[in-house]
Amino acid sequence: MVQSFTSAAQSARTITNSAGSRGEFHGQLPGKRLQARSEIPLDRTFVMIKPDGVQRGLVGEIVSRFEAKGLKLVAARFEKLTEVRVTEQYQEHLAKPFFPSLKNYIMSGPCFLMVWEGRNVVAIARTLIGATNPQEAAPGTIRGDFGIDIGRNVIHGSDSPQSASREIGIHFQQNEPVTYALIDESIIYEY
Ligand code: IDP
Ligand code: MG
Repeated sequence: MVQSFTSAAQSARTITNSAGSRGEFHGQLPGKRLQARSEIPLDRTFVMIKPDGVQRGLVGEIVSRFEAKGLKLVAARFEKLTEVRVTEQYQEHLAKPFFPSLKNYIMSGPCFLMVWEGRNVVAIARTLIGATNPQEAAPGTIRGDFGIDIGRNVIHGSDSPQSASREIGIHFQQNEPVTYALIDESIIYEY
């Protein structure tokens, strides 16, 4: 059996922000008590900048787009994936003719792995990322703006809440995603 951090799978379920049951911010801002919205139910998704995105210096640009959207980064790691993890990540594609080249591509250099949190974040991340084939991806999306070949499409994002839960469990331990409140959540969300 492929080894994975399956105990973290639950971490992709809807999260209730527990930064403060009284709605207070408990971050590192000495001398200030900032109000933050608690009890906002949020979801999690897995996003990975692939080796071409890393090599082309797009990590900052991509992280900025997710941050600007109002999403919250709760975990990140920079690493070269093992064959075991790549195989588990792309298990639905094992029998596809492109799988060997996909595996070589993902293992060709370091990736930047992230967990992002927000309301309906799985679908939002896929929208920011764009269509699988960068030639068909809309301008303004990450793949539409930065890619050409389907085999070099810069970034991965989970395609459903179930996939998000599974993929977070493959790459992150249960205690790695950090539960905290962004101080602007009460502005980002209407309710
Ligand atoms: P997705 O990344 O948009 O979810 P999937 O169909 O799940 O797209 O494919 C996973 C990854 O496999 C793609 O992002 C791409 O890197 C690669 N891939 C998919 N189809 C092809 C293909 O026809 N040729 C080469 N690589 C492909
Ligand atoms: Mg997919």
